Amino acid sequence: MTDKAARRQRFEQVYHRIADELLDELRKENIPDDAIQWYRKSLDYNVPGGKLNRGMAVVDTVEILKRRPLTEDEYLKSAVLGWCVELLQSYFLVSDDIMDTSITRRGQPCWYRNPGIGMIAINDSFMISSAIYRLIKSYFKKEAYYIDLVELFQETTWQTEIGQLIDLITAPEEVNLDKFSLKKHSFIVIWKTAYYSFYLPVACAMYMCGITHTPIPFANSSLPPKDPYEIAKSILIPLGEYFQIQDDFLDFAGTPEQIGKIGTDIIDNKCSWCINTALLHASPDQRKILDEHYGKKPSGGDSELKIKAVFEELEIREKYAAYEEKVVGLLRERIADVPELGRENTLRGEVFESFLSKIYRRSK
Ligand code: DMA
Ligand code: MG
Ligand code: MG
Ligand code: MG
Repeated sequence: MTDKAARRQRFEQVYHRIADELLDELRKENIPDDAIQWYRKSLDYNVPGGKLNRGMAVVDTVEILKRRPLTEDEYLKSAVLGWCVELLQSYFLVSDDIMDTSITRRGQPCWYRNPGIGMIAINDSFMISSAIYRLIKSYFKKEAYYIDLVELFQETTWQTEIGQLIDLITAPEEVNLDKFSLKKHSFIVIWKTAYYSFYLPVACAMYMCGITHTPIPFANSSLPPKDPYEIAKSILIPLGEYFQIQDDFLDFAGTPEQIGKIGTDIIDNKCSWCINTALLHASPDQRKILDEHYGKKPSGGDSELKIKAVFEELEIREKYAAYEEKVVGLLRERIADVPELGRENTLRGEVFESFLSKIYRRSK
């Protein structure tokens, strides 16, 4: 087994433990058995089957911050927090797929599309989210940073929901491409993706390592010292923006086999990076096609094909590749300026480099 597969397997073992614990609690409350079975099925279907990048990032970050292998207890705690991040993600995806009327997710039908599930999936998403706070309470209640974790998850949930709201109201039934802009896009993706996918796992790890909000000096620049959480944010938010631009690009250019889902951004009238980039460069004739055919169902229909043809003519693939190289260069510059205090449990650039190398030129 590769090192990567072994790490994944060890992390997945913690999922089984926490799922069992969540269900045992229900049994103690004499909840009817069919409800317990339902919850088990919902958790198993929606929580463990993804790439697990976000969850495992908590463990990786704790290791990088501690600068040594973790003890058994440290591993368990960081993995539990990792699964809390995955639970949050699962809560968003189950509801996102309903709102986006998506078809597949992680190579299987979206949860709500399974026989007998339907709109009960809404309550299932709430219960996946509630599991986060039950787990944090059961594993961290005695820690000094307990309340920081609770507030971090609450704040991040709020930020993501704001992002989802703006994403949804910018994609109404009636198409008006004049309402889109790259600026609006940037705002949407920072809020709907960057906070929960990038800042959240790192902030979890920082709290677990006892890092406080005391300002620290920069490595190379003469900027005044800054709260390490703010330094982390100043890199992770642009990194998360880049990640969601990859997601938008793959929605258009990735195959379902690659990405495990069928792209719906074009037919859903989404304010995605691809349409915004196309709008910047379209000729009047191309613009006419975009106006007429963007946001028109069905999936794989004539309108969607016409939009994709204009994206190809406008060389969206090449423009994306150029964007990627540029943003990665800028991110590397920022990472080079992260303070290195050289002590255990202090922030360091490797935290961010590790994220960047995992997503650079990703195809899934
Ligand atoms: C991603 O939005 C954000 C959240 C909070 C799920 P999306 O609809 O682009 O995600 P996906 O492409 O995975 O459906
Ligand atoms: Mg979606
Ligand atoms: Mg969405
Ligand atoms: Mg998407």
